[in-house]
Amino acid sequence: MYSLWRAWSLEPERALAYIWIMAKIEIYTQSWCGYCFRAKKLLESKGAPFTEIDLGVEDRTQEMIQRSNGGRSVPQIFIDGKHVGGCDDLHALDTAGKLDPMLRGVAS
Ligand SMILES: N[C@@H](CCC(=O)N[C@@H](CS)C(=O)NCC(=O)O)C(=O)O
Repeated sequence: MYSLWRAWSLEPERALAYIWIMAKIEIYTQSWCGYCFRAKKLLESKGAPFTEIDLGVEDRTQEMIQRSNGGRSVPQIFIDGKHVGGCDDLHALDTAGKLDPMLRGVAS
């Protein structure tokens, strides 16, 4: 429902992506982080909406470390609550053809 509502205000190709992408994506970032920029760019290139937790704005570092089993670098990315890893991991998933099914919420 949220996706449909957001799609209403977007141009057609972005609107389709909002409907197509069902997964909940969360990304912990810092504004100065190049890896975060690259990870967000990949998600944006797919039209994937994500929730960004900017650790410079909200101090949720301990939450991030706990959820990512000790991962302290940014970004830390979660898709449907599953820890994906950082920017390199996200790109590796994409290269392996595994990211799109995850974004559609149909990954096994
Ligand atoms: N391989 C990681 C590298 C991430 C990385 O090095 N991030 C930097 C900021 S751009 C960082 O958090 N450095 C501090 C640390 O490693 O504790 C990825 O692809 O996400």
